[in-house]
Amino acid sequence: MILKSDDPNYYAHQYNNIGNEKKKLKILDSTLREGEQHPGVSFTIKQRIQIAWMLDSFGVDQIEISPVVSSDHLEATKTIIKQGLKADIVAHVRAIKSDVDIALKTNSNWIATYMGISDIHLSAKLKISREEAKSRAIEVAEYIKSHGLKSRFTMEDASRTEPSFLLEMCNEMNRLGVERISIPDTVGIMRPKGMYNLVKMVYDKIDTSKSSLDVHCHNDIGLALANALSGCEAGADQIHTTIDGFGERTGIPSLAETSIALTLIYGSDNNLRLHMLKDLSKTISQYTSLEIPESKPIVGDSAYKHKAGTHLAAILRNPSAYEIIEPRLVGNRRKIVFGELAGKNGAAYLLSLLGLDTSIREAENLAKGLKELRMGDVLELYLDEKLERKILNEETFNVKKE
Ligand code: HCA
Ligand code: CU
Repeated sequence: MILKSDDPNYYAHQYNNIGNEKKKLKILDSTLREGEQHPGVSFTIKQRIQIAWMLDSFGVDQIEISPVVSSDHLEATKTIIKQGLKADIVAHVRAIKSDVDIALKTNSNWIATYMGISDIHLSAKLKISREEAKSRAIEVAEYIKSHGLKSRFTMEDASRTEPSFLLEMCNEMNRLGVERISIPDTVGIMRPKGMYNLVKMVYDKIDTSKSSLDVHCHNDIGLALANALSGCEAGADQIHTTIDGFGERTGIPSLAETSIALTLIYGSDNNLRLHMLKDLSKTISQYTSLEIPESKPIVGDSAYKHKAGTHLAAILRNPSAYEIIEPRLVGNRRKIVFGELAGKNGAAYLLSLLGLDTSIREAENLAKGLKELRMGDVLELYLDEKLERKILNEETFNVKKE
């Protein structure tokens, strides 16, 4: 990314140190696996195939799906794999031979297995000892390798696992040449610095020419994306996302936020079709009947809505005053809100749109009238390209001095 000093974001980019990260940070989208673990989310086979196509044309690196959940999921996985998409299709199963056998039926090139390795997961869920966990993991990893497939091993609940055992497990997987190791914060308890320390500890101890690291961070305190990015700064090179962040409980980082963070503030060259973001979100909302909060970053209806008079005054001259990325680049649209907060600049603009006199007195009268109506937001307008040109190039907007 070339930084120009007249770019409104220039100094922010300097603080963010953009352009100095050399490596591409990849995206694995798990809408079809983690996403379906969100209450109220369940797709039909056709919808899963459609979502996979959309994610592939958007440009994610890997698409994760679980073939073991039901016969429908198995069929969807097989069909998606037959499409020959660019993205790797990763079949996600428990680290158990019988689950791997189901994954093998899908003809997938990638199999991800997961196992809860913290003491609480070993005792409360799997009811096995650390030794048994280790030998099961090795057996499963060798089994996948014997079929000539690529694999990932997920150290579920890594953030609450005793470090020496976590490292022992990572080293075993690394020794066996497991291509990717996932370090999840399964319960969303980490802060960014903690996630950095966790990932760095693993990254420094394994042979990174053999295994790369994934980060999978849950959003229980709202820190999922911050933690995932911090994990990447410590050496991971792939973030797990879902469309709109759906997942178990409060989910994981959203695809839209992650894509924009990587592209805009990490300078990672992912070649993503960012303009699809709003449509991806709409599609999920249609398929699930779950509403997307209008305040949702990037894809929400209010993400590019401007209301306060001081904001309108600036936006109508140059939207960069309050926008870090053009809405149309992510498939969203800019809106302006006229109401009691509009101020005389907003009022003058509204007058000019209606072909009325934009003298300062008229503008002030209208602003006052909008305030006195006490109806909050009275009118919302899209600032589409035609209107933007009007704003940016014509002088009509300038409140004329009398
Ligand atoms: C799960 C666990 C998981 C796995 C993550 C991964 C987690 O719900 O099955 O495979 O990378 O959060 O630990 O989603
Ligand atoms: Cu998860």
